[in-house]
Amino acid sequence: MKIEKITLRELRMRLKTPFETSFGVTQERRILLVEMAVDGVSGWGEITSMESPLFNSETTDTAWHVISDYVAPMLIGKQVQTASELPALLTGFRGHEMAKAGVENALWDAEAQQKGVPLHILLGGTRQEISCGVSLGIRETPERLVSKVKEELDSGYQRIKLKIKPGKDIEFVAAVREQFPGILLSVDANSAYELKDVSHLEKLDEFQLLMMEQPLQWDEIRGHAKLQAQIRTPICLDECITNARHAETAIELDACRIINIKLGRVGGHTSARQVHDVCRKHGIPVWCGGMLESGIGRAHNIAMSTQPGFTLPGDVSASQRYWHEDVIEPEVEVSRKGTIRVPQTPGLGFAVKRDFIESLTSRSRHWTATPSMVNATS
Ligand code: OSB
Ligand code: MG
Repeated sequence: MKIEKITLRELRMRLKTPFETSFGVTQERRILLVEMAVDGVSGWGEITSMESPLFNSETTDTAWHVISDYVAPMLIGKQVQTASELPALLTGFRGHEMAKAGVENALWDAEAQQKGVPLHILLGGTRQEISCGVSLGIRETPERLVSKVKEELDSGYQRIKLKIKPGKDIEFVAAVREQFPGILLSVDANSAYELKDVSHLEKLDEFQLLMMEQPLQWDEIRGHAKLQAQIRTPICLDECITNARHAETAIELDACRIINIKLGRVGGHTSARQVHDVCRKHGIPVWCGGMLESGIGRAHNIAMSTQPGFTLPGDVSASQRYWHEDVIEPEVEVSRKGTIRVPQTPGLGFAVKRDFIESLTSRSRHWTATPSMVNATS
């Protein structure tokens, strides 16, 4: 596969409703899409960084910079056998996993199209259908949260995750659990607590939560091990795990009992598969996390979720929960039993709406292989 052209573009997309987490409120997304032209096919990937460095250290602008000044110039005109070779080519550039993932994943889509197979098959997926949950932002009152939970359960979603932060936690979780005693329920703190809050977090043990996601600092594995030793609720790590070595460390220290895999956070499909394999070896369940993606990122999440270790419902839900109109066709739909049927056509399995993407684009840049590059690599 010869990398003939790379296009990077920024899209402005407005979420239907603002999404509040412990680190802030998001409504206007600035999404970066990567298109890779390879031997006559075009693969697409999404960079899932947030607009500000509040979830991890990356932003839309740092990703734009890293792709523009380092990643694209180094890859243009290169010849590779498979997309899985990309991490080795990019290993000299430290961090910036989300930026690199957008590029690598575009190449995976291109490779799948070229081989004429669905991306999930190329990744080694084994499911025809994936299980879906929803992540609910922080609400004004417990009553409003309870009515939102009811709406999502009525749509069929199999697991409800509540965003929490200090002052918006126990009372909210208690209200939801009281109304819905039997549901799969979890919480996500996005690093809003500290180890000294252990007696407060312990109060959540009485609600039979499936998991408590990333309660402590974004880069703190040892603290989570100390917390896990003192609470019954299984800890799930999100922010802390950016590669398979981190997963090994966290599991060895018993810092978590579950891991959320996000394609961007771990640097793309190759690394995601490695994290998945480490977890599977140790009997740690994984599930697919979300970053308020457009349809392109969502399609990659669906393909990844078909792997056998993804045994818990992910934060992969219907396009229409986020967007008035998505960038792919058909949009992602969720069945009445809370599942997404995995598409069986080559590549991502969804058509990319080029004209619509063009209309949302606020800036773009492209790199084209020159004839001398082609000679140099052939
Ligand atoms: O921590 O899982 C998270 C959204 C933005 C940043 C971080 C997170 C989230 C979500 C939303 O929980 C998941 C989704 O519906 O895409
Ligand atoms: Mg999370």
